[in-house]
Parts: sequence; structure tokens; C-alpha cells
Amino acid sequence: MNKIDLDDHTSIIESLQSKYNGLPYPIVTTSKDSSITNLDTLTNLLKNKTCIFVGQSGVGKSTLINALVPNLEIDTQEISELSRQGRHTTSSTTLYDLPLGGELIDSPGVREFSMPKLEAENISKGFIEIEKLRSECKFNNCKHIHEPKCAVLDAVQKKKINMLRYESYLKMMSNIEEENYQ
Ligand SMILES: Nc1nc2c(ncn2[C@@H]2O[C@H](COP(=O)(O)OP(=O)(O)OP(=O)(O)O)[C@@H](O)[C@H]2O)c(=O)[nH]1
Ligand SMILES: [Mg+2]
Ligand SMILES: [Zn+2]
Repeated sequence: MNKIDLDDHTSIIESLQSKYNGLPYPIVTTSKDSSITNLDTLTNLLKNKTCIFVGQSGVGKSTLINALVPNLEIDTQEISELSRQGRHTTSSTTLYDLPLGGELIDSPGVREFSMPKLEAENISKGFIEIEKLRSECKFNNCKHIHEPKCAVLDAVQKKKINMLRYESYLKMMSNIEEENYQ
């Protein structure tokens, strides 16, 4: 989560943290202002891996990469005052070597996210907390939507699975279900 120098982000950070609580997706707060955050946590997470920065235009992907990799000077640009949106400064995807090993990829800012065509099974594989419970559902082809004796529904009810995460799952599943009926 970048640009934490701008506003009081405490409530947004807290809600993100509670959504991803217990899952192996760390939230790292960053700022191009090095007096506010040092980038050590991020540097260590990226080390010896191949990672990509994705997100809307103007969130500071290229700025952060400039801070993480010396002597790059990738072009960056202020967001438009009028539209309050980024100016799509980065136009191609480029891979950079990290000083401590590994690579970091800068990508053009997305206008909006859209889903590629996915199979139901692959959607649930993307939610590791859902996937973990799959074998405990009564039916081995359980979609965890309305089936009886579903371990996932049970875990949602008992608040062992975060409701917002489950809602994201349902939303993605409903997209493909609609397509199947067309
Ligand atoms: N206040 C503040 N501004 C930042 C921060 N990080 C980046 N910016 C500014 O945000 C603007 C956009 O940054 P970029 O790095 O060009 O954003 P980007 O995500 O690479 O944008 P695209 O290449 O268009 O996808 C620039 O003016 C940066 O100086 C930050 O932590 N705090
Ligand atoms: Mg960029
Ligand atoms: Zn189930």
C-alpha cells in the first residue's frame, strides 16, 4: 500500500489487515518519502524472487521501483489534477534486476480489472483458505455456494473465513455461472 504519506490511512490499513488476517499475503505500507517508511520489508520480500507490480495508473509502481533499484530513472508522472487519475506513463512491461538478487517487473497501469475466462475449479484454487477445506465438504464437486454439509459455508458462518473474501469468491463464481447459462 503506497503513498501513506498523503492521508490518514489507518482505517483502510486496518480493514485490509483484517481481510487478509491469517493468510500468507502480507500488507506492506510504503511511501516514496523515505523519512516515512524505509523499504527494508519490501526489499526482503522481493529478494531472490520474480515479482510484478500491478495496479492502477498513478499509484506509484515505477516510483517505487526507482527507489528499490539504483540508477534506473524510470519515467514517472504526476496524476492529472482534473481527473485525479494517472496518466498511463508506463506503456510497456519491463523486467529489472534487483540488487540483492531476483527480478522486479514494472507494468502499465490498468484501467480496470477484468477477469479472464476461468473454470470454477481454478477460482476456488485461488482462494487458499477455501481450497484447504475442500476435502472436508460432503460432496467432492462442492462449489461452496448452497450445498449441504459444506465445510466452507460452515467456516464462513463461524467467521473462520473472512466474509469479504467469501463475497469475492461468490462474485467471481456468479460471473462464470451466468455465462454457463447463456
Ligand atoms: N505523495 C506521494 N506521491 C507518490 C508516491 N509514490 C509515487 N508518487 C507520485 O505519484 C505519481 C505517479 O507515480 P508513477 O510512479 O508514475 O505511477 P505508476 O503507478 O508507475 O503509473 P503508470 O506508469 O501510469 O501506471 C508521481 O507524481 C509520483 O511522484 C508516494 O509514496 N507518495
Ligand atoms: Mg509507471
Ligand atoms: Zn463446500
